[in-house]
Amino acid sequence: MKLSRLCLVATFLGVATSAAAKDIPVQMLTSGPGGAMVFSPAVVKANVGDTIRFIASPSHNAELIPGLVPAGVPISGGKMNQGFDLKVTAAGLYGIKCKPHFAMGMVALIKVGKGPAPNAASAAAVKLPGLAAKRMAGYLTKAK
Ligand SMILES: [Cu+2]
Repeated sequence: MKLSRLCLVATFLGVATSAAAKDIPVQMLTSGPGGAMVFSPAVVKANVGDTIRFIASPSHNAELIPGLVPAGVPISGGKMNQGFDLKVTAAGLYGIKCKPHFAMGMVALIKVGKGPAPNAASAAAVKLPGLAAKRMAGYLTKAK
C-alpha cells in the first residue's frame, strides 16, 4: 500500500518535471548576429532539466569546453556536421565551442539556474584562444 502510493507520487513528479522542461534551439552559423562563425543565440538562459538543442549545420559542431562546466558535468559534444542535444542537469555556466572555429570566436555560453552561477569564478578564469576569449568575456557579462 505504502509502496504504491510512493510510486504514484514519483510518477506525478516525473510528469510535472518533463512538462516544465523546455527545448531551446541554437543555430550554428557561418555568418550571423555578431559576425562570422557564431552560435545564435550565443547566450542562453535555461533551467535545470531543459535541453539545449544545437541544430546540425555543415562544417560546424558543438561541444563543451573543458573547465567551463559546472562541477561534475562530463565533457560531451556532437560530431562535425551533426546536431547535439545537451540536457542540463546542474546549475551553473556551460561553455560551448565549435571545434574548427574555436579560435575564430565560435563559442556560446549557457547559464542554468537563477542567481549567481556556482562556477562563475572558474569559468571566467578559463583561457580561450583569440576572438573566443573576447566574445566569451562579453557573454559572461551578459549572463550575470
Ligand atoms: Cu563552426
